[in-house]
Order: sequence, then C-alpha cells, then structure tokens
Amino acid sequence: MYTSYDNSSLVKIVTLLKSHKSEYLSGQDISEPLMLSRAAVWKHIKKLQSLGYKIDSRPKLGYRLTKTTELLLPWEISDGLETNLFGKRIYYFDTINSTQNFAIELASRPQENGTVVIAQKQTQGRGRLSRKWTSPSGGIWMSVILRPEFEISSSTLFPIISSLALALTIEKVLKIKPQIKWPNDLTINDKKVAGILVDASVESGKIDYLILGVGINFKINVSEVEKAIKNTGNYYGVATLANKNNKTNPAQLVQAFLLELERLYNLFLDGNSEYIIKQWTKRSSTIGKTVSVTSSAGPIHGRAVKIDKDGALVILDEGKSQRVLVGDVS
Ligand code: BT5
Repeated sequence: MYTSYDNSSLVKIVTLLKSHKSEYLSGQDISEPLMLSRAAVWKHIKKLQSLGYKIDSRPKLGYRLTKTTELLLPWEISDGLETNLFGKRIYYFDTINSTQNFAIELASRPQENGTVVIAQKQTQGRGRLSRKWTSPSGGIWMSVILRPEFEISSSTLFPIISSLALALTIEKVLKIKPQIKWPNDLTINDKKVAGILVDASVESGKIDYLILGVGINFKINVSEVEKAIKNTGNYYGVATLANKNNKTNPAQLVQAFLLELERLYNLFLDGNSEYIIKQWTKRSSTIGKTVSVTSSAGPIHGRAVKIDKDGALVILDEGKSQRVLVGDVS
C-alpha cells in the first residue's frame, strides 16, 4: 500500500527527475540536495522503475525520466490536484478485495473526510444490490469517503451528482460524450463504461458517512470482461474509455473527477439541485424513452418522464405516475 503522506524520499526523487526531464542527473545531483546516500538513491530508482516509471540510467551520465507511470499512485494524483477537500488523503493498493470495504473500515476514523482509496485491481469488487463488479488492471477503481452535513433524505441525489460529475469529467478530459443510464451507469454506444455505488452509514437519524464507489473501465480488455460477466444481473455489454494508443494518463482523469465532484457537491450544498438535475437530464439516455424497470415493488413499464428532486425516476404508465428510487432500467 502507498499513501499520500509516506515515501517522502521516493516522491522527492520523482519530483526532481520530473523537473529535469531534458537532462541526466547524476547520483550525486540527486543524493546531495535530498541528503540521501548514493546507495539509497539507487534503491529508490530501482523501486520507481518497478512502479512503472521509465528511467533511463546511463553509466557516466546518471538518470533521466523518460515516461511517468500509469499507476494511480497517491503522489501522482496529489501533484496538481486543485480540490480543497477531496483526495487530500489517498491510499493506493496494487490488489485489494474492494476499495469500498477498505474505505468503510477507514471511515470509523472521523478525520477521514474526502479520503480516496484506489486500487489497480480488485478481487471482490462490489456492484449495487449485492452484485459483483469485475475489476482487472487497467481500470480506475476508487472509493471516496464523505461526511456530508445534509439530511438523509437528500442523500438519494448523491449518486446522481456523482454520475454527472463523471460524465462532465470524461467530456472535458477525453472529449468523449458518454450517456447516463438511470440511476447512475455511464455508457458509450449503449454499453456500460462506468458504474457507481453509494454505501451509507446512518446513526441516530443522521448521516455519519457516505462512501462513493466509482468503477471506470479506463483501459481494459473489453472481451475478457464481457466473457466473465455475460450471465450476470444488469449486464448489457461493456465499453472502455481508452485503447492501447491513448496517451491520457489516468491520474489526470482522477484529478479532474475529484475537482468536478467537489464543485457539484458544493453546488448541491448551496441548494442548486435543479441545475444538477437539468445537466444530468441533458445527458440521460433514459428520460423520454419507454422503459421497463425492475424495482423492489415488481416490474414497471412505461415512459420515463423525469427524475425528481431526490433522484427518483418518474414513470408514466397508462396515465398513472410512479416513482422508483432503486432499480434497473432496460
Ligand atoms: C455498479 O453496480 O455499477 C456499481 C459498480 C461500482 C464499482 C466500484 S469499483 C470501486 C468501488 N469498490 C467496489 O467494490 N465497488 C466500487 P450495478 O449497477 O449493480 O452493476 C453491476 C453489474 O454490472 C454486474 O452484475 C455486471 O453485469 C456488470 N459489470 C460488472 N463489472 C463490470 C465492468 N467492469 N464493466 C461493465 N459492466 C460490469
């Protein structure tokens, strides 16, 4: 595991190499200002190479960073992160059962607010309604701990805020326009590219914390994932955001997402949920369509007309209006 507040020598070396990308730095150039031994520098360089940094090492010249890593290491996300709260603390794992589960454990500590847990791979990724989320490397699997000051009744709009934040981020960073399928799936060509899950802890009628889980198929092998999940609940095909040739660093997408999420979250706290619902509706592939919804009260068939202030989907069925808060749309 790596966190945003350890590995300081390692991070200092990365920063130094990044600011001298056009030249080689000798072992001494690095060891002296950072007050490290030459042996320690060598050890850290080896470590950085194993973390995916491409560092050219030449006998008489020294070291030069030729390519940064694609791993979502905490310092790569922190570097240039413009948020006030979200992502100020980051925990990174190569492999974990579920970032959501680890975030729930962390949330027992009140200082964990805005904390991000991120993993390269999950072995037991969770979806909604006890379903599974397939999480091979190449994706962005993350959870964010939040301690909102709003009423429980407002928390149902939170997944809507999050899916809009993700859609806006993808539009901005990757110039791709995903659609949002109610309640909060992101799709490309009607195939699922990202999913959102919110776990809530409520104590004496107040929200103690919310854990937002976001799964993004950033650069994954679509056919492998499709093969693994073909017969599962709510399956309708898999999409990926990037291909092998795409140069966008996933850390850039995570940074932009945290910033957009924080912006929308603050807008919501300031009472601007109408703006959020309008922007969400603009990108929705559900509103205006004839849909079938499986809800806890059984199947509902009709025209999806809008989402309510609390994120409930309003369906018009033979003149009768019905509201659904939890379910799947097809
Ligand atoms: C979701 O559930 O879409 C919420 C997914 C949240 C995953 C994140 S990853 C970080 C955090 N840690 C976790 O453990 N979870 C969160 P739902 O709407 O129930 O969709 C689940 C269904 O999507 C499955 O039954 C499959 O059919 C399908 N599915 C599973 N993995 C997929 C993938 N990688 N891409 C597209 N579809 C997938």
